[in-house]
Amino acid sequence: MTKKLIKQIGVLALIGVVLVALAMWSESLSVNTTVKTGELDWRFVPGSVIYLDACGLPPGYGFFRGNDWNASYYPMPGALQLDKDVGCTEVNLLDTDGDGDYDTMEVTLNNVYPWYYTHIAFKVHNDGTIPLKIWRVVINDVAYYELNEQELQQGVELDLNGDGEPDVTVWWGDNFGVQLEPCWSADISFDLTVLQAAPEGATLTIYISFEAIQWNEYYVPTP
Ligand SMILES: [Ca+2]
Ligand SMILES: [Ca+2]
Ligand SMILES: [Ca+2]
Repeated sequence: MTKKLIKQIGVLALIGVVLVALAMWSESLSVNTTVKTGELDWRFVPGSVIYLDACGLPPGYGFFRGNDWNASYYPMPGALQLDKDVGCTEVNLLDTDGDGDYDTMEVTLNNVYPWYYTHIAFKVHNDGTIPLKIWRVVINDVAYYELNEQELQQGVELDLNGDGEPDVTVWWGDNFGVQLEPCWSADISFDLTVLQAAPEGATLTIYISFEAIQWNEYYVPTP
């Protein structure tokens, strides 16, 4: 019996229980066999998150704070730092199911405007007992198996306020399908670019979680 194991970071994996019933002459014998499939468990690594233009730090932190970054090469990746400090980026890790592991990243872009750009990097770690593969990313409840449209290199557009116009694009280094053995970690990073249709001076909040799958069950659904 193949039981597909899929897990959001931090959610306890199920242990499959196979009940085998054996019938014998005039009596029934039930045999309970517990098949331990191992635990699929991973999480964001606390303290591993770094990002551009962090809110709340005093001037002088240079690269990580202060003047805003502008997506000057859009739709190509990359940005230039401006000589003004208007917006800022805030990133928090959340433990939404209370199991002690961070499973969700909350990104807030404060007082931002078109072509505001930020870059966020972090580590994930395989805390479980079986190898896993990074399967998909869930952003504001929508699952993505790919976040790069390589032809145009602009990433995936997100409509955060539901007005039908994209407000932000996400582009990340391609770690989908990467295999993590137990105790291994991987670096992940992504870019966010605010688009023309975003409301002026907006505060945009994005919830991101990554989902892993048992290494031998990895697939990408056909669109
Ligand atoms: Ca800033
Ligand atoms: Ca958790
Ligand atoms: Ca919108």
